[in-house]
Amino acid sequence: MTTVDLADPPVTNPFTGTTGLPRTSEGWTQLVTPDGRLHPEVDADRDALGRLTRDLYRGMRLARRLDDEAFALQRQGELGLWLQCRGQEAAQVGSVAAVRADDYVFPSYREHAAALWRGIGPADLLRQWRGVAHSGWDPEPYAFHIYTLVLAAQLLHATGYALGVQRDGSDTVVVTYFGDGAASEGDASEAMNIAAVNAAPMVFFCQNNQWAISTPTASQTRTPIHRRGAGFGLRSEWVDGNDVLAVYAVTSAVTAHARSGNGPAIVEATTYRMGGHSTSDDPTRYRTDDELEAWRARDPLARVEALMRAEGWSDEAFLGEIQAEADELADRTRRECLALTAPDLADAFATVLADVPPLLREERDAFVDYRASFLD
Ligand SMILES: Cc1ncc(C[n+]2csc(CCOP(=O)(O)OP(=O)(O)O)c2C)c(N)n1
Repeated sequence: MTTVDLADPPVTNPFTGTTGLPRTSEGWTQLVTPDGRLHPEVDADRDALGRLTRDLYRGMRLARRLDDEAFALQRQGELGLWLQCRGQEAAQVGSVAAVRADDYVFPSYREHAAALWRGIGPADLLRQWRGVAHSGWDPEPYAFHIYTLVLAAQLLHATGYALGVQRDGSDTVVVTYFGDGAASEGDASEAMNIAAVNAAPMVFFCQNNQWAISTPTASQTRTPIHRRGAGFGLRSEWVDGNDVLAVYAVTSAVTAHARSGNGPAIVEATTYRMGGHSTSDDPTRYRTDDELEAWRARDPLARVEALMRAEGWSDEAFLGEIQAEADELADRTRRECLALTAPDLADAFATVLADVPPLLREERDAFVDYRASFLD
């Protein structure tokens, strides 16, 4: 039986090398204010921090462009459905950039910015939503599992994977993304409990984007989601999810903590879903313009732009390069989407079993003949 020492060793702040992460009076970690000012405790090498900030900004900007293009493609009838990640780019890019490329990610269904950062391209991201495949990509080369639409199921998949990694003696950490709504699923509690009991090398990363379709977080839980960590025995962190540097710092710290055998962590990143739940949703039915405006003022990209301006980390040339790259990505997204065609239905017979048995072959031939009997 494994026993777990619940006395939390302190985490190390990657920007200062000191233990502990700065907390604001609200109790969360925020390193950059919404108007772009850096926390005085961040005394990292400014050049290195500037380079990191530019990289993270590029990841967020590209993700937003892909997201916008996919939204337009859905409105033009080229995708059946799309779930926008607009507003959540800092939570996703800050966290995925903070872990190693071989740390295994189990996403939900809205993690386009994290997926793009890992190198998953537009065709793979869109094929499922165009309705031409059940899922998008081969997880192995990206260490990034396919999207999971059954809420919170990926927390169990991730926990199982992490227990396997632990038994292999590997130092991989497993990160799983989920929403505030998914946090209410029994699967989420079961996963956190079994992960904590076994000191699984994991980070449970909750993007609390304030809404689960039309259900606000306040109707979902009486206590903040990160506080549940204490009940399960997880390292718990609360971060401003629209502050990419804070998300990066917190995720780096808890990942190092988990990698060193100290057990799993939960991070609650407070953010906002700027779009509808999906392209089938009309959010004006349940939320106010004032709320939207308040969050627009906390836009994660605008915050980094203000920071880079204030610190002298960006100039017209840099912003122009990113704009050109984003436009190219949008063109590629459109091109690759339009080129995605439905598979031949007869392929269903070819891709289930390695050796097609006689009965199945007969059924396939009958299906092909039946289909050929139609004029068109
Ligand atoms: C087990 C299960 N129950 C219900 C649903 C229907 N459903 C899809 S998304 C969603 C809301 C999820 O909200 P949240 O977890 O906060 O994530 P978000 O969509 O806001 O990113 C619901 C209820 C589902 N997909 N799976």
